[in-house]
Amino acid sequence: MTADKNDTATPPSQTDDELSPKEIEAGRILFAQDCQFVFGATTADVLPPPDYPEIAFAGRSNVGKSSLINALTSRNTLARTSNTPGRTRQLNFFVLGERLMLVDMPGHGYAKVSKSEIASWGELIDSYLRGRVNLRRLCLLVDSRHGLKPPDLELMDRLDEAAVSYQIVLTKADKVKQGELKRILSTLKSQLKVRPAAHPEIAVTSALDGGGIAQLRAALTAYADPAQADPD
Ligand SMILES: Nc1nc2c(ncn2[C@@H]2O[C@H](COP(=O)(O)OP(=O)(O)OP(=O)(O)O)[C@@H](O)[C@H]2O)c(=O)[nH]1
Ligand SMILES: [Mg+2]
Repeated sequence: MTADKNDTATPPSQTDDELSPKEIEAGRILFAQDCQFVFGATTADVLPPPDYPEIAFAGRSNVGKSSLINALTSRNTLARTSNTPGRTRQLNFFVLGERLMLVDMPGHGYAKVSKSEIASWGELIDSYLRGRVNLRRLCLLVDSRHGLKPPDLELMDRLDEAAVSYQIVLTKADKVKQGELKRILSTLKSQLKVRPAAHPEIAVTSALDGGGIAQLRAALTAYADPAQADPD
């Protein structure tokens, strides 16, 4: 699923900091660059070299991680999306414009996987989160209809413990009414207050209608390596 060209579709991003048109444009330019799949890691001892600043996308199975990466990069099929929860089983690395690495993480909290799979997921995630020196920000995707669930809270505990900076990105905002969205946002804000590694801003996105995608691109561009200056 991809954002269409109309990135200004409602609902807008609910970040506290207003992004300037210049920042939005910088985000558009970066995310229009070439984006290539680099590597799929099933264990944390064989990760790509930490050559670029890295942004990871985590969240429960089926929350829309792969769809969001596709929407951000305006590609239909870069990250595989599926109706079958638990589709992404490895850490998938994508390099964007030689300036930023995007990581599609395996979904957590999917009931139909075995205990041994849950244990190996936990090991992979823990060693990745603890050891990845270039990891700048983790986007924790949360379904706009559901808010935080116990597996999200568990991941947030891991993130707070490993001191990995993270922000909540609401997905599938096209599925909720404005009133419901406001209620979810205010609950989330109070839940984040007690979380040391959480950013207070919450992005609201829809991979379906493109809402909030341009704003999220701009916010993530702040972590990328600087663009090369024109030679002349
Ligand atoms: N309405 C709506 N549906 C969405 C949106 N984003 C994703 N979906 C749908 O949600 C389902 C799951 O999307 P994925 O992107 O595969 O989810 P995922 O988090 O990568 O799933 P796993 O890899 O299994 O963890 C698909 O059917 C998508 O089409 C959205 O913004 N709006
Ligand atoms: Mg996926």
